[in-house]
Amino acid sequence: MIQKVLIANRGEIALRIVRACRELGIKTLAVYSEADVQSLHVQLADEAICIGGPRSADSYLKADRIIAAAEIADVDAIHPGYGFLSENAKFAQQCESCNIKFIGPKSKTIQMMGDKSVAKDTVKKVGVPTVPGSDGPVENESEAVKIARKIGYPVIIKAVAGGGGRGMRIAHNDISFAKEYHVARNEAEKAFGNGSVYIEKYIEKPRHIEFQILADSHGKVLHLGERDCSIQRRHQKLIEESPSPFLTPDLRKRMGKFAIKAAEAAEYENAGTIEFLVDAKGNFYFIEMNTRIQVEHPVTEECTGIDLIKQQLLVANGEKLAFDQSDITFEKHAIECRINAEDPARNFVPSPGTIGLYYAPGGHGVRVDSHAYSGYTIPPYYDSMIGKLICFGHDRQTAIQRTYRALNEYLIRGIKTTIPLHKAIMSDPTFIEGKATTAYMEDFFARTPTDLFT
Ligand code: MV4
Repeated sequence: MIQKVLIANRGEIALRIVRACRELGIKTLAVYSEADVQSLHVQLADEAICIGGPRSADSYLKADRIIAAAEIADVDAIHPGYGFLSENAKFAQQCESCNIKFIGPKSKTIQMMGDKSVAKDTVKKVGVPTVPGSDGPVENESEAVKIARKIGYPVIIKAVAGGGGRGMRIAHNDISFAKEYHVARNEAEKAFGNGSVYIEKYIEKPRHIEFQILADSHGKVLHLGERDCSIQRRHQKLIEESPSPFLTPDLRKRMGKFAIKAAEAAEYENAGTIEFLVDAKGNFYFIEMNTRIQVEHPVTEECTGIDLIKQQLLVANGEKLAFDQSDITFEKHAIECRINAEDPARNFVPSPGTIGLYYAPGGHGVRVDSHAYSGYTIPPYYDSMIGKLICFGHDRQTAIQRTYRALNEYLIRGIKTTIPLHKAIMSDPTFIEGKATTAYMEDFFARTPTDLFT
């Protein structure tokens, strides 16, 4: 069995991993930056090693220092969490070379799925529906315009090295296409060092629905249902829920089968996510695969009762999944609100600083995953998410009412947070009716006076 795990992350996910390891009797090593000395995961892990300066580039992204810490402390495995090095194929490869288990899929899989065009092609070959578009990357303008015309406007131009909404441009006609094609290539070259782009039909106001996958190293691939992640602002998710209020049992069944097919085509191992866009008519299209544990994984945990981080550790240890698809049942409705240290009334400007009073809600059907506490200082160097509120119950209405109740109990003094915004959304008729698409947040801000979430 894995005896000791290095946690190559910080914040709430580092704490989440410490907790799962402790319950499995696995020792933990925290690595941390100079800005995270007073962080909870550093205090709660069995051991801790400082790996560098406050900026991510000087610590949490320094693969060599993390591997060195792993060697010094003699760990068996590294859990990368999300963000940072979690989808870095080179880092996973380094771990493999050093005989340290990378808790995630094989480096080859990360590399393949990291190229969004290769990922699409891989799943398309086994019959998974994909968005109509170019066959792979398109390297010259005249060819690109022809393809765009053939697809029919509007089209979207995506970086093969992109993902999560980075490096995308929309074009409505030949003239704007010629411009956006070059903008997209230049941006992609700058951001990813890879200017390759591919073209797709632009789906208007889709829902973003992703399926949680769990796969062992013996070829068993299961899905744990979907999460509706349509409520986003500038490609940052704000609220996730499961089940999706939009999916019918039939649609869910078909999408779940294709999600498993997609993961099998990638010879997937460990926890992963298959992302789909779903249009108003219920047509669905694979867009990307995420090869990491995601921020919103607790939604699935509360619906299914399965501890995903523990499963990741067991699978990484070479164990067979102890259950089958038919054993997975969906008993609850769960909603997650991301609590960010940002001011929603001032264009979400970050609000780092020292928390005065911190009081987290509790009670029946309430879970809080957070590393925050009274007196904790949020450093300005990292992502502004300081916690997740997950509320669950037997139906959607219960989950919404419980979320509203818990948000009212949640006290975080001294900084601005997204709590007031979440309260406004939980009482918004469009959300309550389950009608939110990816266009929801923009519409919400256009019709909601700022003082309703201050
Ligand atoms: C799209 C799309 C419309 N048509 N692809 C954004 C995140 C990335 N994973 C894919 N994204 C989109 N791809 C086609 N062919 C619209 C989006 C999109 C979006 C997707 C999910 C959630 C929020 C979004 C907000 C704007 C655009």
